[in-house]
Amino acid sequence: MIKNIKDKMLLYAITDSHWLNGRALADVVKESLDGGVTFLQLREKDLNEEDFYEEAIEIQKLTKEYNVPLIINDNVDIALKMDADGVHVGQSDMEAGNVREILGPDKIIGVTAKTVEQALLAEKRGADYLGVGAVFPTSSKEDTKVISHDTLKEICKAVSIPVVAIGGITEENASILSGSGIDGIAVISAIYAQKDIRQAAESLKKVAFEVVGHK
Ligand code: TZP
Ligand code: MG
Repeated sequence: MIKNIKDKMLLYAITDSHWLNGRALADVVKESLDGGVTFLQLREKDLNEEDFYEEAIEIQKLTKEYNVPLIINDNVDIALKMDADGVHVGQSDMEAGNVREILGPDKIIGVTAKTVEQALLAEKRGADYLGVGAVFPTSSKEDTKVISHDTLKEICKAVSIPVVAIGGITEENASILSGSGIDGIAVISAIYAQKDIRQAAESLKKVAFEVVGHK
């Protein structure tokens, strides 16, 4: 199991079948892995449990092949059943301590945090990393509040677990996050809404490396 995740967080991709345009999710994910995605979260809000599970198993074959951690959004039961590498939970999902009780010590638990208080609490409850944002406006998630870059910086300073910034990040604006202390960037549309997914991931990875390198 991949528990030393800090170096794996550079380019965190989150799936969204909304952008598939008739393609298979696994094919699109493979293209992104070929482009250098280092961490993958399966987040499919519109699939029923059965279809989600089937897709997840398919994608797990790929992530194993590429040695990339596969995290399941929200659904602890599915993560457990398929033996995924972990789960990502938001502030209104199951609390990290409870997820840990179910998944055990070896799995990765990610938590969304928008404030220093939430970040510290998640760390205390056993989170392995934090997703912090939205750092820019985004239309990929409804009703998402944009947090300030000062807050992002304060969160990075306050915790010792890795932090990935999320929300509206593109190849063009990512460099604004330089110096914030993040360990990676998490994106949906900057990869999966692009025509050439592999190329998008490749370019974004270079930018992410610059941004994280300026810590
Ligand atoms: N959580 C906060 S913003 C967001 C999620 C899942 C959406 C990120 O998508 P995009 O397309 O990279 O802005
Ligand atoms: Mg959630």
